[in-house]
Amino acid sequence: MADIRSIVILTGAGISAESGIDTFRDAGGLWEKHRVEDVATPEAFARNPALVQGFYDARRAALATVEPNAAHEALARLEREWPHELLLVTQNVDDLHERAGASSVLHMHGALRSALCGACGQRFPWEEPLSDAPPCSACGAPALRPDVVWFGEVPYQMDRIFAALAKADLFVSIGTSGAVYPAAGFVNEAAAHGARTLELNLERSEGSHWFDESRQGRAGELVPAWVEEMVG
Ligand code: BJW
Repeated sequence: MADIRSIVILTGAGISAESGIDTFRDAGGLWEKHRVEDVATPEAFARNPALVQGFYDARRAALATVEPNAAHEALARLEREWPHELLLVTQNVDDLHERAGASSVLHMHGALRSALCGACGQRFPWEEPLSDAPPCSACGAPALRPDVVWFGEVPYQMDRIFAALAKADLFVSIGTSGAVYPAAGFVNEAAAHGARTLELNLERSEGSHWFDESRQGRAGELVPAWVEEMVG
């Protein structure tokens, strides 16, 4: 541990699974109930905004029924106690890292509790449904959409993420299938710059073979144990 200073952590849907939020690609996951092409592309939104708004309105409302779990809490502890640099990047659009006490979370795929104006580009904290097309408070256009990153769109803050990966001593991927780029490529990016790489996931993922070490199990058990190794 003595040689590790800068850590980049990437989380995916698996870290929120034990809180009761569906993952995407597991059996019974979101993509079994909804076709990706119908709800998670700009084309789908242009074709059927009501369907897409309804999908995200329901997921936003469901956030009120879930709580952070031991894995979110352990990462918040690590953020508080790690004496060097740490960047927590999540692909998740839920707010469970923040509610567990993490103070700085980079939401590369956006956030359910945020709206984006398709007319002027302004982003707002947002709690209510968007289905009834409320006006943007900046420009007045009834063009608010979920502030999430769909397929074909560019994830947020990529420059900051790649800069952190380039100087990371340790890259840790938690609860993600490694099926979606650019996040799936972070392990290679970090390794190419000399970082050690660790995966914590329920099962071996599509990218497991890229990691120096892959541990299998529930995030609620693996993550607190790993955090204890780091700061205990
Ligand atoms: C547990 C557990 C427990 C369960 N404990 N673990 C061909 C080749 C390469 C790339 C492309 C290609 N064609 C198109 C592309 C690009 C495309 C892409 O990757 N497509 C793939 C399908 C191939 N990517 C994009 O379009 C992205 N943009 C882009 O590339 O822009 C260009 C650019 C990039 C960089 C710089 C400049 C330009 C955008 C991708 C947007 C993804 N959006 C979504 C929806 C967000 C909103 C929403 O939530 O609805 O993001 S899709 C969905 O997948 C969501 C997730 O964040 C993302 C990843 O899913 P995740 O988190 O990995 O979930 P699962 O379900 O897949 O996995 C869960 C894992 O947890 C499993 O492994 C379980 O085992 C595990 N697990 N319980 C621990 N208790």
